[in-house]
Amino acid sequence: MKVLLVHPSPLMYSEIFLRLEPIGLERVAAAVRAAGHEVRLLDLQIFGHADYHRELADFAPHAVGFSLNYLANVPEVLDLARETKRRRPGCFVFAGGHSGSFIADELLEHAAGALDALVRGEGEVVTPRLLEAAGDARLSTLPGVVTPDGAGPAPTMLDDIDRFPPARDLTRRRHKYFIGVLDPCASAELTRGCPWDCSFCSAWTFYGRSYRKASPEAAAEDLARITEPNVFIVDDVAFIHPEHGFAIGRELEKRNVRKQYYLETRCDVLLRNREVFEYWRRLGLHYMFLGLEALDEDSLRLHRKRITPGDNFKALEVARELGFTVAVNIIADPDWDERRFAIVREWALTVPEIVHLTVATPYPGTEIWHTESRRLTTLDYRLFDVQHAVLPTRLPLQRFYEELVATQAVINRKHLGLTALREVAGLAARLALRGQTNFLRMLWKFGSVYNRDRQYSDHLRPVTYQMRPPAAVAFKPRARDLFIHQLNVGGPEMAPHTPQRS
Ligand code: B12
Ligand code: SF4
Repeated sequence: MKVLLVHPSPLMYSEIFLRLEPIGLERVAAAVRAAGHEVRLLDLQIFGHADYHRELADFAPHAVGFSLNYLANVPEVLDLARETKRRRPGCFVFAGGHSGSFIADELLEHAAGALDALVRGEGEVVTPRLLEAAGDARLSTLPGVVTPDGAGPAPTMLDDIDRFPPARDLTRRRHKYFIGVLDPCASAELTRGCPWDCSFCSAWTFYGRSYRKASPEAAAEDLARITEPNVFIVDDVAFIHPEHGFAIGRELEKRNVRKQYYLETRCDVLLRNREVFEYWRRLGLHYMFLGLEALDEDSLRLHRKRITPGDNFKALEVARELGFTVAVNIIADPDWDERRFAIVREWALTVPEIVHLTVATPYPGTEIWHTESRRLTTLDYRLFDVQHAVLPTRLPLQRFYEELVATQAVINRKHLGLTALREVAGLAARLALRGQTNFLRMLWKFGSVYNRDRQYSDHLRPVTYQMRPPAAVAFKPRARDLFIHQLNVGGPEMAPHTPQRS
């Protein structure tokens, strides 16, 4: 079968700071190819819809699969699925991915026949089986598969994440992938899942709070195969188990792999496992993202971060001592007034870290989707990108965006203002000479992307597909009821450093 796998367009955030390869889709592609199919991959973060239609005509795929990791991409994927059926009525059209897994029924309803199936959970095991069963009655009996005729049992977890290393050879124009100064940049996955259970996050509910590790050899082999000089590690929380990080590092040293790395981790993991981060600093780790989320104790408790502000700040000190460039995230609540924004602005200007602001957003699959008692002010999927307010704002909406953008701009000037630019000018010039202009372009784009009027007017667009809202009465679900994968519910043997579960 000829199979085309498609990643949708970038969201706001990715328009400036980064554009990264669709590693989940590359893994699904590897599994589908291993089953004997001819596979192509098209990334609409880089290519346009006209390129997609050209690919449909030239490649003439028998099946098209869309990646739906992000809720905000739902309308785009639904429209593309409809257009695909119009142009190639016999084509088998399906979708899968993180967000798609939590709202499979709803998507099939919107698609009204344009999607033949939705895949819930990990795609590697089931997608080859799905393609084999395309068009026959077995389809709706497969694990994780939902069709207009019914749904199969819970999805099957990949037994070993060493299997199906990403098919990076299928992504085209790879020089377009970058994150900040790491330009160009590839991605890699060393572990999968997260054993914590923050109330605003669906990373843990997707994987049933499990946590799996690649073998150090396979992880190092995969990193060694990467031709780019820079690597973004996609793990939710890097180096939860320090011995795993050390073992991968030793394998990299054996193979003489030298790259620059960017990873994301938790403050308490950095505090507890300082040595492994120090070791990776020597291997080329320069940049890290720490999910701080809040500056005060009450908000941290509300997010169930299971950490104190004191430990968060200690972790920042450790990161500074070790010489990392750190980006942190703070969640802005729609209820914030001018004073709360001012506190964050002041704090952000006193610390050397890059501070990002995201807007508190209940997503299907998170606990707050069920417990949030405030009613959603919009059911437009496109606004669920943590850059828009989807809950009532205390300030008038335009004022809220004014404060949000002003805060982001102040922070941004700190890093992309004239003084900062002078420091990176040499680097930008060297990259430009090598034809890598992603970083350079990013420096000029901020004003056009983060813009009060643009963000406000996004709320005024006509809505074709309305999201199914949560139940009118807020309730706290059992963790298990949120899980996509029902196996491997974590446990002390899988995550020895995990705090007690609630
Ligand atoms: C890496 C990552 C990113 C990368 C994305 C790289 C890329 N191009 O895809 C970057 C840093 C750019 C990013 C940005 C954002 N992210 Co992000 N990201 C992640 C993260 C940590 C891991 C994703 C990953 O690569 N996993 C590893 C691969 C192997 O898994 P996977 O992609 O899920 O793919 C598997 C399955 O989903 C499935 N699958 C995937 N695609 C398909 C397609 C088909 C056809 C099938 C059958 C199966 C299938 O099979 C794959 C293999 O098992 C997840 C959290 C998580 N653990 O999932 C958050 C997550 C997906 N991100 C999230 C968010 C909110 C964002 C931002 C909006 C944040 C922001 N500050 O603005 C932006 C938007 C980016 C955009 N689309 O433009 C949310 C999603 C919320 C939602 N429900 O929409 C998540 C869940 C994090 C969270 N805490 O809640 N992100
Ligand atoms: S630690 Fe990070 S990935 Fe894990 S549940 Fe919390 S926010 Fe999500």
